[in-house]
Amino acid sequence: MASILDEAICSIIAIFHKYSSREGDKSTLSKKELKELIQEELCLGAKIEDEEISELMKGLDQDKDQEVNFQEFLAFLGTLALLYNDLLKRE
Ligand SMILES: [Ca+2]
Ligand SMILES: [Ca+2]
Repeated sequence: MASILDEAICSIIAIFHKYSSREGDKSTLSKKELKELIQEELCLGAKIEDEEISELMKGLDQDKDQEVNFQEFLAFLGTLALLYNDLLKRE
C-alpha cells in the first residue's frame, strides 16, 4: 500500500517526465518545458513573467548546460517547499 509521501514522490517524478519529454533531451527540461510545467502545475505559475523564468533557469542550471535535469529540479522543489511552508505558517 502506497503512503501519501510515496504518492507525492511518484507524482513529482511523473510530472517532471511529462514535461521533460516534450522536446529535445527527454530526461531534462528546456527553458520552454520548465515554463510550461510552472504555468500548468503551480498556483503561482499564471503570474510568472518570461524574464523571471530566465532568472530562475539561470539559478537552477548548476552544470550550465541550459537544461534542468531531475537533480536540479529537486533543488527548485526544495525552494518551493520552503516558500510554501512560510506561507502556511503565516495563515
Ligand atoms: Ca526535454
Ligand atoms: Ca543543467
